[in-house]
Amino acid sequence: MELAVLENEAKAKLDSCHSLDGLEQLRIEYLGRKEGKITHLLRGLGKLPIDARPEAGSQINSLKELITTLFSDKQTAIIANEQNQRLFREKIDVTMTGFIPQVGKRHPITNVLEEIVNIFMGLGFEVEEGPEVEYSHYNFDALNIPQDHPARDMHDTFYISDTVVLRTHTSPVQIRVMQGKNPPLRIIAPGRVYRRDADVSHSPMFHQVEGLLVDEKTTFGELKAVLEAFLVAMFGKDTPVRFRPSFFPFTEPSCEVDIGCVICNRKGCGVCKQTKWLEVLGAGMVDPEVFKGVGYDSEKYIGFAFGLGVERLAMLKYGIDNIRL
Ligand code: 2U9
Repeated sequence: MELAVLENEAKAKLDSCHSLDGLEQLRIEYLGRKEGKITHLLRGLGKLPIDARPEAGSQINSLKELITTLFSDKQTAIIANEQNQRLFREKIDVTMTGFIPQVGKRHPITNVLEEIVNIFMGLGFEVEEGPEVEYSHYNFDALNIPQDHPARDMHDTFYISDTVVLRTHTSPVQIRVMQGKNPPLRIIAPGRVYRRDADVSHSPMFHQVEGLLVDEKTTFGELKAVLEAFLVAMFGKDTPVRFRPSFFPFTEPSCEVDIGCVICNRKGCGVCKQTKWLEVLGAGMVDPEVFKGVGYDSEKYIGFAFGLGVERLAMLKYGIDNIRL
């Protein structure tokens, strides 16, 4: 083959080659040590007449050098091109707005629970905690709720075994504290409690804050003052508060505490069932039977106790009518 034809053919193939793999194939085709077309020409020099060899050899070597240079230039061009394409593909627009990550928020129950705890801590109460899986003795018997008492049914208990339950209120915490400490005592017990109950205002797990004060000359008037101070701090200074007689096995006398309806501002609505009042607390003077059970002298000591449901207060505060929301 004429050298000029070979040169043009190689140039044309190089022009239409755009990958390093393709370039390697072409290199083997022209410069390969075994079958390369130029290598083949150089090998054929021996068959030429002696005096034609120097000229032919020089021409073939020139072509070999030219093609080698063209290959090298092409290789540089392909690498540069691939790098440019990669840089284009991977380019980062640093001026673009980033993704705004969703930031978690504290649960409203956590906020309300903390608010309640802070108010009572301001009134001198200390926080106490206890187990959520509790002996039925602490959950019921020690609170003057014997085995066959109808109040046990009212609590819709989750039983772990005959003697172990998921606590239905945080009252067992106060029993445990009284067993370990003598009066005076001023504690609150916040925490999760469990009852087999579920509708728009009840959930199988909810939160309570209960309080207990025990001293020598405790009065119902002090109970009223503490609860009024709490409700005013929680719902505002003009909140109307009223106390109604009630019954709990662990307090005597007992009462329930209402505030003026915060949903309708005391005009009458579905939430207060047109009564203009909302029940927010239960309370009373600790029944002497409870003191006897923990070994306190029930002639010497007088106590008051109260309890509230955190979800209920949170729903009233945020105007939410379904506990699942
Ligand atoms: C001891 C003695 C007495 C705690 C009390 C209530 C009244 C009460 C309810 C409020 C809403 C439960 O979550 S709720 O359904 N609680 O009405 N709780 S007196 O009395 C105690 C506690 C411990 C040793």
